[in-house]
Order: sequence, then C-alpha cells, then structure tokens
Amino acid sequence: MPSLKEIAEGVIKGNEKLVKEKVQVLIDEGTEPLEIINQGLMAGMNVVGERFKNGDMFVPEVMMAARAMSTGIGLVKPLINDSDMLSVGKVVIGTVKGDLHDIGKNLVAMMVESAGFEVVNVGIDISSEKFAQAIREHSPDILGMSAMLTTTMMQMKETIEHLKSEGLRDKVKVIIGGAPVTKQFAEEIGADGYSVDASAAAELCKYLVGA
Ligand code: B12
Repeated sequence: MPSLKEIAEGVIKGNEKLVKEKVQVLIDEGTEPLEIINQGLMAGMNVVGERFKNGDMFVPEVMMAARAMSTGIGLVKPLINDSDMLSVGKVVIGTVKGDLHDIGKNLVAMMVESAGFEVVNVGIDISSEKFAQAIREHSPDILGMSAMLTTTMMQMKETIEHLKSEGLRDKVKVIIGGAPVTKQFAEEIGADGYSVDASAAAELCKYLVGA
C-alpha cells in the first residue's frame, strides 16, 4: 500500500503518473480524502514552495510538481463535501488586458490553492470590466492581477479605478505581481499588496485574510 509520504515525494519530483496511481490506490483502499490532500499532496507542495523560495527548485520543476498535485487533487476532490474543504478564503486571479503571459500567474494560482484557498483563475487578457464581473460573480476575498509587460501594468491601475467606480473596491483586497511590478508601484496605484513570487503570494494571501 502506498504511503502518503510517497505521494508527497511524487509531487516534489513532479511525477504526475506516480501521483495519479498512488492516489487512486489510496482512494480505493478507503483512505480519507482530506488526509490524501493534506498529508500527501499539499505536504509535497509545501516542500516545493520552500525549495522554490530558497532557489533550490526552478520554474519548470515547480510547474511539474504543481501539475502532479492538481491531478491528484482532481481525483480526490469529487469525494469531498465542499463543507469539508477547509477553504481559507477565495481568490480570483487573472492576467490583465493586453497581456497573454500566464506561466507566473498560473504558478501563483497553484501555490495559493495549495495554501488552502479556493482559486478562480479567470485567465489572460482580462479587462477591468471582466475583473469587476468576476468579483460580482464569485465574491472573492482577494483579487490578484498579473502583468508582465510595462505597457500592460497600467491596466492594474485602471482596474482598481474601475472597481472604485463600480462600488466594488472595498469588497476585495487587491494584490498585484509580475516581472515589471514593484512594491512601490503597488502603493502608488492603491493595491493592498504585492509579492515577488508565488510562495510569497501565498503568504501574502494568508496574511490578508488573517489566516
Ligand atoms: C515566456 C514569455 C513569453 C511567452 C508567454 C507564454 C505564456 N503562456 O505565459 C510568449 C512567447 C507568448 C511571450 C510573448 C510576448 N512577450 Co514575453 N516573456 C516571456 C518570458 C521569457 C518569461 C516569463 C515567465 O513566464 N517567467 C516565469 C514566471 C514563473 O515568472 P513571472 O511571470 O515573473 O511570475 C512570477 C512573479 O512575477 C510573480 N507573479 C506573477 N504574476 C503575479 C500575480 C500576482 C497577483 C502576484 C502576487 C505575483 C505574481 O509570481 C510568479 C511566480 O513566482 C519573459 C522574460 C522574463 N524574464 O520575465 C518575457 C517578457 C515578459 N516578454 C516580453 C515581451 C516584450 C513579449 C512580447 C511583446 C514579444 C513580442 N514582441 O511579441 C509578447 C507579448 C504578448 C502579450 N501580448 O502578452 C518582455 C517584456 C518587456 C517589458 N518590459 O515590457 C519580457 C520581459 C522579455 C524581454 N526581456 O524583453 N512571452
């Protein structure tokens, strides 16, 4: 019988096939779904987050680990009542209008999800109107915006202004990130937070919801 530790190690190694097989065996043997998530999949992803932060793992490996984790979660999730999932909060995340970069944004989404948040990833090229619509639809605690181009950064300001005009700004915390973005820029445009990478983003989200 595979152990939860083997699943965690499979995630760390980014071995999607192994994770899929072992998770399925544990499900068939009646292991608690939340145990598989918390002590197997997320335990592995936490190690990945630490190693990435310390520069001991790099983007392609992290993406593979995140994919392995997502596949595992996908198998286990249907077995869980929504009320059992200890969601820390909800995050809507997207890349701003005119910008098609999504690798970093997806990495942030995965890390934030593995920190226990429910994440609604609205994709790329998202206009301020679409962000506003997503907030109305999903009522998140946090809105995350990503921009990778100096030319699209200003879309973040525009979105914040749009949220104000729609009366939505006070309903969410806004965090931003992406290569050209800085803490100073975040302060200038009135965002609630900025983080340099995906593990810091997960910490920031936890901080903002008081988790
Ligand atoms: C991959 C890539 C592409 C791919 C994107 C594929 C994809 N699916 O994402 C493709 C080939 C499509 C592409 C296209 C273009 N690209 Co490009 N691209 C890159 C490249 C090489 C890597 C980006 C990346 O994925 N990095 C890895 C991830 C993990 O890092 P990251 O994105 O920074 O994300 C981390 C943090 O920023 C943070 N973060 C990110 N988002 C968020 C959000 C929140 C809320 C938080 C808290 C944190 C956070 O956490 C992430 C994870 O740790 C960069 C170079 C670079 N050094 O960044 C150029 C780069 C961003 N591209 C650039 C350019 C110019 C373009 C094009 C205009 C090229 C062209 N002439 O067509 C087009 C624009 C297309 C468009 N409209 O968006 C320039 C931007 C220059 C500038 N200052 O504006 C760069 C910097 C390259 C360069 N040096 O010239 N690109």
